[in-house]
Amino acid sequence: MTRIGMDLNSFILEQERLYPNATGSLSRALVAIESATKVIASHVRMAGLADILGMAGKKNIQGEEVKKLDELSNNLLIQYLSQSGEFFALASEELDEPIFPEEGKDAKYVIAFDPLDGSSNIDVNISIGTIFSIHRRVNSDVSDFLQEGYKQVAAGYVIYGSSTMLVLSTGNGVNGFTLDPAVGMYLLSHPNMKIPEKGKIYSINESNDKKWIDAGLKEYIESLKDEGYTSRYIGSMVADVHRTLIKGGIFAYPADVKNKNGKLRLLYEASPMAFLTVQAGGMATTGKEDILNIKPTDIHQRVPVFLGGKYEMEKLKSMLKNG
Ligand code: AHM
Ligand code: MG
Repeated sequence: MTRIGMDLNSFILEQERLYPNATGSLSRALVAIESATKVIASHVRMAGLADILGMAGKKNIQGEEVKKLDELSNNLLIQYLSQSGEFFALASEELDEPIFPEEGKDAKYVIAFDPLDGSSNIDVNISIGTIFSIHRRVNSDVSDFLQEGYKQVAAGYVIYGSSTMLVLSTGNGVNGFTLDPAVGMYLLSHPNMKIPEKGKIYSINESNDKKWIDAGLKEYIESLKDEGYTSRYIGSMVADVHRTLIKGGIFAYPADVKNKNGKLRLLYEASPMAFLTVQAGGMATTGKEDILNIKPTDIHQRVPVFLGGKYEMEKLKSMLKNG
């Protein structure tokens, strides 16, 4: 029986028992993610001490500067996920092209991840996170990453915040586990997470409002303010979405004249977060279509993101003009 305080490994095994035909492959895949993120968490905790802050002097495919902790996290995930033998292919925000690990020749899954999202916040000691999205291997090539978000087998994130938390869905609701640093285990702290139907917070980079493309968006935000909503924006998607899942409201990164398709990446940012939001009873859209229904065309493609509780999302849909 699922109970507060149970550790993530026991939880994963318990979930596996619900599926009589399960081979344990997904369980082992999740355990590999769990292990990698524990090691990342320990490095994040040491960030200021271990002198690993600062630029590595490289740019990734998005043209952004890669910081050392991003590289380290990326390498750790590649190592743990490859060695698990449970992944046929790995795609990362930090890799131009996917990797097909030798150990995963017979594996059933592919995984896309953002090893350390919100990394511009590392230097100022603000929460950052790892995001991941797992799909079934179907064609045994790159096109396995180009499946719709609703086909995700599992999605989740780890937030390296005041505490480290892993939030996970395998399509059966959303559960949150807090890392107990004393014993090095993720313990169930937030069972069956549900996003409130109506919240009090909107989360958007409002400094871009003059550049927003949809003419209805500014009006929408103004009307939330009239309703008494307050604003919270960390600039770290994992932290902003985590708060939205727990406290409700809306998180958005819309299209603007500079970022015509928004800023966030579909495969390893928008889609897994949309999956979790929908599993928690909320909604997620680009403003034009449900994020989970998009058939990706490119591993690194961007999409506008709006996700949140029912009230805020229904209101948004009625006010956007898609201009
Ligand atoms: P990153 O993947 O380079 O860290 O960028 C993604 C981050 C998200 O975590 C966050 O939601 C967004 O960028 C913030 O962007 P902005 O600073 O334009 O508001
Ligand atoms: Mg990112």
